[in-house]
Amino acid sequence: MAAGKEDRIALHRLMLVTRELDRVIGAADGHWHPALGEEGVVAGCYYGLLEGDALVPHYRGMIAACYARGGDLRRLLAGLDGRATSYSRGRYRSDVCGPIELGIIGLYSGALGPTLEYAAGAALAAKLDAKGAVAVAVFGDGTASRGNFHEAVNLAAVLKLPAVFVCQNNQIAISTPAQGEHGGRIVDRAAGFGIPGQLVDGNDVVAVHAAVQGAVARARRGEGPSLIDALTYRVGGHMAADPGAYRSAEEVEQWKQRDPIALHEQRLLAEGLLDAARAAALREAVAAEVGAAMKAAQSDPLPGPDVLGLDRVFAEA
Ligand SMILES: Cc1ncc(C[n+]2csc(CCOP(=O)(O)OP(=O)(O)O)c2C)c(N)n1
Repeated sequence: MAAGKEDRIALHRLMLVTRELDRVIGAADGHWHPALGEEGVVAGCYYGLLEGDALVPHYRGMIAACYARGGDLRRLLAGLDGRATSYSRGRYRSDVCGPIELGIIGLYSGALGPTLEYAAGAALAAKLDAKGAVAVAVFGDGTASRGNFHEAVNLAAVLKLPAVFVCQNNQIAISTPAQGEHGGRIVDRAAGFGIPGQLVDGNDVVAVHAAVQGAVARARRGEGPSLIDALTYRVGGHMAADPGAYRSAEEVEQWKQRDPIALHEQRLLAEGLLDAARAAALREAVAAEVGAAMKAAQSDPLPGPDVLGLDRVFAEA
């Protein structure tokens, strides 16, 4: 499913927002997990889902996922340090849990893996509702080595659930490289479940978007789940404060040459969808939007005793 002109600009913008969030949040918090170099997967997966779809994002890229679902950036950023204005009124961390009212299912336990099963559950609910909604789950390559992956994908395959499983395959889990995590390729596992598997260049945002939307359309038609292996690379550290000394500078440099934002921008310029002035203006507008939201969020109040009540566990109704 080819992305139209407006979609291609919107994909670019979402990648810019993702990178700017990493820059701004990473500067404020060394524990932030940046998606530097992985923006093609983040934007390609999260752009273009419909209201009613369930999105189960990877934690790396969570705030961009919530933003893509229409989340208010100030409120999302206020959730980083538990401010009263955040969606959860300070009850959960917005960098790992998105607001359920945006159709986001988060990492409630902090354990990687169970979100895949939440996605299978959301897909079962969507199938029973029969309104054409889907569940999209995004997870890391390390997470794909957990038993949860196998149970969730198998259940979705057996019950022909409207689910799309996307591996944001940055080829590393903290400091363990892909060859230490899993034998064989993640995409090849699809055959074992009897579902389609697609390997996609994760640094090509248009290719990721097309693959995800193709699998989403298939799921909406009632043809069951798919597995997409979006191959990319984590250019930054595991956390903002991690210098990533366990990898060679040459390897990182090679991947920087395939920067998803630069690649897409070059394509937009070559196709005449952007010119240099508009490209610069877009970057400036994104930086201003993220900067203003962060500044506002950081001056928002911390929660008072009112949020300690047991009236609601999560967000306001
Ligand atoms: C069940 C579980 N084991 C270990 C951790 C600690 N942990 C946090 S991030 C991470 C790396 C996960 O790697 P991957 O799934 O490839 O995602 P990436 O960080 O590369 O985006 C680990 C092991 C966890 N949160 N949950």
